[in-house]
Amino acid sequence: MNSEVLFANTVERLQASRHVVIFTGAGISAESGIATFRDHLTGLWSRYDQQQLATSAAFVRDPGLVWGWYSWRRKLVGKAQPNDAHLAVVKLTQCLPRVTVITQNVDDLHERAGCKEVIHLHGNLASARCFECNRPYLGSLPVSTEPDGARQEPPYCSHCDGRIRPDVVWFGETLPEEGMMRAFAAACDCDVLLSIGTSGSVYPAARIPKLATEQGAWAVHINIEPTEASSDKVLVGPASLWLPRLAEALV
Ligand code: BJW
Ligand code: ZN
Repeated sequence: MNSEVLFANTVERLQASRHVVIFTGAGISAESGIATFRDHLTGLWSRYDQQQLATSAAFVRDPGLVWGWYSWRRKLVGKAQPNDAHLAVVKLTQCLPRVTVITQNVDDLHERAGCKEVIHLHGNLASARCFECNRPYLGSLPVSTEPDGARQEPPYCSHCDGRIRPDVVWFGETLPEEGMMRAFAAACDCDVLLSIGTSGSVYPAARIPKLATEQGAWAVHINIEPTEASSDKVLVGPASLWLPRLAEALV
């Protein structure tokens, strides 16, 4: 469907909506300067080996490498600012009757833009927990001042002396149960879903737009390019273009 026609139809659907799900991926933060994962040349997984950095086996093998890499990414997120797309999401939460914001991102740019409630399916760089006993780590978290890839030893748990790990979801790990339940319930209940800046290639999160479609919702993808997961309803272009346009059309 042509993007302008789809835009007009989506505004109508949003105006009549009862419950909207906003489901975001790395693309929404790309314009804040945070690298995506799978974009050619610029994606993290084009420069770094996910098996060496984003699995529990990698952490066991080389905790300093993994902890150092996440400290570096924490620093980049700390320096980044929410962009117009994050701000438009907040406007949508304010002008629609009910909105559930679900993100796969480990940054806090939705919150810093002013979103009150965000379901983080893949965790958050701003927190950490014990690798052994899972208790939250209450100490301050380092940001690496070193160039990317520099090793940094993780702190130890004050309860069991296990190593502290980033509170993110690595490959092969289960997603936070409560967040998953709420996200899947929202996908089944919503009448409109906006899927923004995600390749839709990582499961089980990628099930969310599909589930909404199967339940009869109007699911629209906003992406700089159509993806395998994006069906025929794609607003092609940056999130910082389409989301402010949608928000402006609704106020
Ligand atoms: C723009 C833009 C702009 C750019 N505007 N758009 C079923 C089938 C196949 C495999 C599996 C399956 N079930 C489970 C699996 C295995 C695995 C998986 O899905 N693998 C696939 C990659 C094949 N899943 C898991 O392991 C999950 N766990 C699990 O299932 O547990 C149960 C289980 C256990 C054991 C065995 C089996 C099952 C856990 C997944 C955890 C993902 N973790 C990461 C890292 C988080 C920590 C960190 O940040 O380091 O999460 S991976 C990474 O991918 C990150 C992201 O949240 C996630 C999704 O990426 P996203 O957001 O879509 O980014 P990109 O880069 O892919 O896409 C960006 C998009 O933006 C692009 O399309 C651009 O075009 C677009 N864009 N600029 C708009 N300005
Ligand atoms: Zn512990």
